[in-house]
Amino acid sequence: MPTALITGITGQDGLYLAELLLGKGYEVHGLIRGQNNPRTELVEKLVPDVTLHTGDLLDISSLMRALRKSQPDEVYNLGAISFVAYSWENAAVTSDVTGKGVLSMLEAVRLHAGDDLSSVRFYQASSSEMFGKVQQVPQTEETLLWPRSPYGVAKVFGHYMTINYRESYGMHASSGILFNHESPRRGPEFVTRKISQAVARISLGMQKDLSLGNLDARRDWGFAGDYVEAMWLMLQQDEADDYVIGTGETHSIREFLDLAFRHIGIDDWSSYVKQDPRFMRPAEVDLLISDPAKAKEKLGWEPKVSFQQLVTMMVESDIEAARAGW
Ligand code: NDP
Ligand code: GDR
Repeated sequence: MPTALITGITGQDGLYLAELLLGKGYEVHGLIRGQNNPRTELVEKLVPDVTLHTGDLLDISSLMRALRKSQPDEVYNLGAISFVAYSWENAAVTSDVTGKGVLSMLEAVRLHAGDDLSSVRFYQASSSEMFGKVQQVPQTEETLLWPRSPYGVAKVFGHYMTINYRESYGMHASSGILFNHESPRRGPEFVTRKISQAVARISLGMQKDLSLGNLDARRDWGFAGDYVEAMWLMLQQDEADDYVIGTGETHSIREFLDLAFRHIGIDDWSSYVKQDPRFMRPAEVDLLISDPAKAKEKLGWEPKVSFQQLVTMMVESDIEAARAGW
């Protein structure tokens, strides 16, 4: 039975990935941060078969201990400070966790594996946010990186460190350049979930309106459940490599609002949505659209859930949650 260690197990992707790997018969271990992490309960409820180890990407000795205890064949490094807007106000800690944390995990794996480096495969959660001021549309694995946020800069560091460990030590280290992926488990600070939660509550008369930033921003949005499958596929290849993962479609926040409000029977949402400068960013990324051709050809990966299905899934789930008082 293969064994996997996941950092960021409490996050959206960590939970879907743990479910996927458990379904494939893996023994799954997760790194959990803090002395009393409030999301432990959620992990124990959704994926009770995962073994948890306390640890932090800021503390390499805790990573070494988690590796020693779990003895993984595969390490998925999903842990990060992942909210782009937060990264401008907390650039140093974002750099430490999202950037230097990758180096700590790579180094911990290298030291742990010793002479048998090929015994552990490594996945790094890179991001389309690295493209920032885009130099080419759609974006491929070869597109020049020009990050536009401290988060993006930190991800570029982690991305190149992963490539560097592959090239320097022959480590089986792959990097998934994932475009935005969402789900009912998405954190409520991200725009899609902020909208789906608000629309659900508006439909039940529990909320009047919703404040957002730039409604013209566009993203290539997919379903997180599809994307964790791509992570796993990358580590099943003979050769480690980098892959762009996305849908190849772009939609604006306005289009997301159109579909979400239409789902509750509202065609004109203008009186429900306010624009608030607090949610504007110091710099925006340009037009993000993926070209996932390499993933399709080499991994046989394609997204299954459409944009419309994704919006519907999120609004319905939040209506159910609001009704149940969660
Ligand atoms: P989430 O924000 O939902 O989860 C982030 C995880 O990182 C949480 O489990 C969090 O744990 C953990 N974490 C934060 N700080 C530390 C730390 N110091 N040490 C260890 N763990 C830490 O992110 P997603 O699940 O959405 O994303 C997973 C990864 O993929 C992230 O690296 C993200 O940057 C990247 N990514 C995500 C995309 C997306 O669209 N979702 C697209 C491209 C890349 P805690 O509960 O303790 O806070
Ligand atoms: P992003 O996701 O920054 O792409 O990062 P987010 O949902 O936060 O923003 C997407 C776009 O929506 C615009 N926007 C708002 N965003 C938020 N959060 N709140 C608002 O009120 C709002 N109004 C408009 C933003 O300006 C932006 O253009 C996500 C994270 O998961 C990263 O970790 C990951 O690397 C990238 O996706 C790919």
